[in-house]
Amino acid sequence: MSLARFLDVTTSTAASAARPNFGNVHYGRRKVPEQPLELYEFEVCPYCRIAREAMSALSLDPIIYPCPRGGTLFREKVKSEGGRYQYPYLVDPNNGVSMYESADIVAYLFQEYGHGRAPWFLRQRAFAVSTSMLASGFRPNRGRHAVRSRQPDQLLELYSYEGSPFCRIAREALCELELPHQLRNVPRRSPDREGFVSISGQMKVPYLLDPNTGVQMFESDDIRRYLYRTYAIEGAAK
Ligand SMILES: N[C@@H](CCC(=O)N[C@@H](CS)C(=O)NCC(=O)O)C(=O)O
Repeated sequence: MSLARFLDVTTSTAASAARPNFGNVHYGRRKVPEQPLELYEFEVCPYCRIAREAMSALSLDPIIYPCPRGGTLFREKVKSEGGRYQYPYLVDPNNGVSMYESADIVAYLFQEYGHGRAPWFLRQRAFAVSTSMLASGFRPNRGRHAVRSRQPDQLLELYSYEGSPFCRIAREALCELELPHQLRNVPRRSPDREGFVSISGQMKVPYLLDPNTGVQMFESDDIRRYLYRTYAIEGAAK
């Protein structure tokens, strides 16, 4: 294992430990949105993590529009639709609803798609924000800044769940490259795991599908290298 990989895995594992198991276990979903939810966010933002944890716990599959700092593709849409640059920003086309504020997003998702009340680790605001900030602190520069990229014609798909340190590494690359993707959340006990295994052959995440190239792959480091090789305009694979 290279030193870079060792540091990636240890810091990403430390980040996961700051929010142990939160969003890793399915928490009960009442219904599946007919049209996918849309989440504008960036990986290192602690408030965005809280919104993603809620999606993960509910096994919801939002389309993620990455909005890293310096990004030119989706940040502007949030400003023009919502009035300000602030992330996370949720759009639910099923109900014509859009909103800022991670606490409001969590409450809305559990009300609309769960069984009403969000779990304590998302409801206790001071705890959620401080531990999510701690998690971000372990990888302060990943999933934060945009890298110029070529945009794919079709949405990529990433099978993931929030607290996996390996999934984080794959999500950071998607974020930095501003690659919109459908995030398919398959936490433990998710009713969607069986369908996932029938596609991938084994229960292991992250798993990337790129319909633009036909690539399907496991392994966070390979995924990150693939994404940079295929879509980055400047710089070598990070
Ligand atoms: N109270 C908000 C705070 C959100 C927030 O401060 N987001 C920061 C990123 S962590 C932001 O959007 N900053 C503006 C920017 O990145 O341009 C929430 O919980 O959603």
